[in-house]
Amino acid sequence: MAQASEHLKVQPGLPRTPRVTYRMTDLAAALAEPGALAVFGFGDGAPLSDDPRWLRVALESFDAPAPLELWQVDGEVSCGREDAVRWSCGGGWLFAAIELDERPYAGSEDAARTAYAALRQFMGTRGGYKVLRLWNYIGGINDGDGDWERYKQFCDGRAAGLGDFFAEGFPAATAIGHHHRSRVLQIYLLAGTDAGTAVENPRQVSAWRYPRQYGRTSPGFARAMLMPAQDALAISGTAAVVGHASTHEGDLEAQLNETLTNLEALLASADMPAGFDTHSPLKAYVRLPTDATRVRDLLQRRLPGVPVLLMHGDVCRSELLVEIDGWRFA
Ligand code: 3EB
Repeated sequence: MAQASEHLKVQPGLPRTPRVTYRMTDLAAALAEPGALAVFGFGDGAPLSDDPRWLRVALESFDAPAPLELWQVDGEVSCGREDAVRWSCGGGWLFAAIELDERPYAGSEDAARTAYAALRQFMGTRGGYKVLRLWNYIGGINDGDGDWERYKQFCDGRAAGLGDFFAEGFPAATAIGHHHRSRVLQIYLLAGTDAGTAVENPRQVSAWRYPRQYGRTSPGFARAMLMPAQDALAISGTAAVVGHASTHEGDLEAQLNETLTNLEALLASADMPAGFDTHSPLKAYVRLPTDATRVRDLLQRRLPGVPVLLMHGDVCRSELLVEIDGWRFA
């Protein structure tokens, strides 16, 4: 876009951010694309494959048929498995994913601790990669009360498994509840050879400073991550949170508008031009299936032409009805 030059300056010499696109294609074709680092399918209709670059996300999409999501890097990609972790790397980028069946574990705290300790251990064997973006999909995220809510237990376990791994700063992240019959904890990440720049939202208290009422362990994530080459902003799960409080309880449209205001605040905070475009793939996570059509209509009006994948997912605070994450490429 022409106006981008007045804002961020893309840094030459640093690895270009993987291109993220939604594709109406089949898995084999997506994996055969040049520089295919990772491919994602959504819900039970997505295929199964042993390719380490493939992940079938446990969230159903309201888009039928749902597209695949493809990440592409410049350069050759290699991939493999190490214990429970699937990985691929190329072009200065590393994708890693872990899926843990929670049944053998005592609960979401135990499972999150185990999964994050495994990811940390794996990253230690790779040397030097910096985790820039993380996704967490958790079954029954709002089950349980108070500090025993499964999301809050997940936060405790995540922090315990990570230890001081993110002492230099948190990556951008998403944590969303799924409705799959299996209690699978899915975590995947994008890491790079170079550090990004964490971006906070001036309208929101940083998540790691959330007060005690939201749980024993504040969630460790940055609101967004400006990628090393400054050619893209990775946007964390963003909802109708202002300060540290949820707003517009029970009002879907007002929550969506507040969320869009937060997204614009993040773009401004990252010194990016306002607005999203056809190269800005987003996901909208909608709690109630009966709200899906309304969210689709509202987003088509507010974000015309923007590829938005509509997902059935629960925001980690039970009063929040919708959350959006995604990418803004410069
Ligand atoms: C919020 O604003 C919504 O626990 O990793 C968003 C993104 C949220 C990431 C996480 C939680 C997480 O607090 C919740």
